[in-house]
Amino acid sequence: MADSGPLSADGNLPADFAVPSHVEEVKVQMATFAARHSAAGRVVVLITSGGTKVPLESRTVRFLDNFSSGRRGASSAEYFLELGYAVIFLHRHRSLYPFTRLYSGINLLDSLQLESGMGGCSSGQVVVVDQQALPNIAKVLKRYQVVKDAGLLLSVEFSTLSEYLHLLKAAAQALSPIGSKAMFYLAAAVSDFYIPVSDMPEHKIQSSDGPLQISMKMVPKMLSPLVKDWAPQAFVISFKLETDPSILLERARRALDTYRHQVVVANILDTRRGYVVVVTPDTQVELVLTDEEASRGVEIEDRIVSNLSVAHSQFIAQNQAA
Ligand code: 9Z3
Repeated sequence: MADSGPLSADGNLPADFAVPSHVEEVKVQMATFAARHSAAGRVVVLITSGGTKVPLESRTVRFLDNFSSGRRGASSAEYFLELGYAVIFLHRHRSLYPFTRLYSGINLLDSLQLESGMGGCSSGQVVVVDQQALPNIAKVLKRYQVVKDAGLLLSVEFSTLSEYLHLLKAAAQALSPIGSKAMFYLAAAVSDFYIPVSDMPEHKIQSSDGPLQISMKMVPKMLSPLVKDWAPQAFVISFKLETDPSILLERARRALDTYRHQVVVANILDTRRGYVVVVTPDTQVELVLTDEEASRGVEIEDRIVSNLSVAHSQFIAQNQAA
């Protein structure tokens, strides 16, 4: 794919991407979070997760979206937390979320029962959880509460491409002061194309005007200023998604050459739950789940996160020695 339009020399996003009103406030929250956890000896990971929404009209009725469920990001967040990371979870509104993702397909009302409490009158009724309907709920709830009480998970939401781009930039700047202790795990499926505000109709596109033709511009690649300017000492992982296996590794290597970051995790749409390749400038490691492992509920994110956390520790040690 051709490269995108450049960012301006000062790393500002084009005016097409409206600045979300809360971006400065969120930046302060992220910087405070990173500083607090770093001072407590923790490493911090910024995870991006889910797809982006690209509006076709200013008063948006229609938009372009993509397939991403946010599962990769949400499950990875849990494994990073298990390994002692503090996690900033920059995710698409309503995409899968750590811990609750385990129950996303379940109708909440089917897992609750009304039982008579003391006295048996309706005001004494209690709501009881059917633990069969919510597998491992006690264990998951306990883990979630530990994470919550320790303030280890900071949730930040986006919906549109503009919000994503501005919040990622803010996150990079907020994490920059902790240097190599920051990891960026860019698993979100971000649109490569958008319609500039100047080309966008204000009102709903009318079908009576006939077939729709749209022309889209390239979205600026954030990886370049992130690695060079915004968080130059951080450990940065991007994901490369393809549907054609024959070009995957070449594309992953090309991304590493272009952006000069540390790792690309390469995956194919259909096999992404069971197979990825972790590519670095000098290594290439395949991570594969067998059918038997998948049937036991082993998740490939467990392997990805273990692999990357070891590489991150080495990266921190090298940086400290330098
Ligand atoms: C990924 O490749 C993620 O692994 C998935 C995870 C989005 C496939 P799910 O959310 O899926 O669990 O359903 N993310 C990056 C995709 C992407 O857009 N990468 C760009 C590219 O391939 C580079 S930044 O060009």
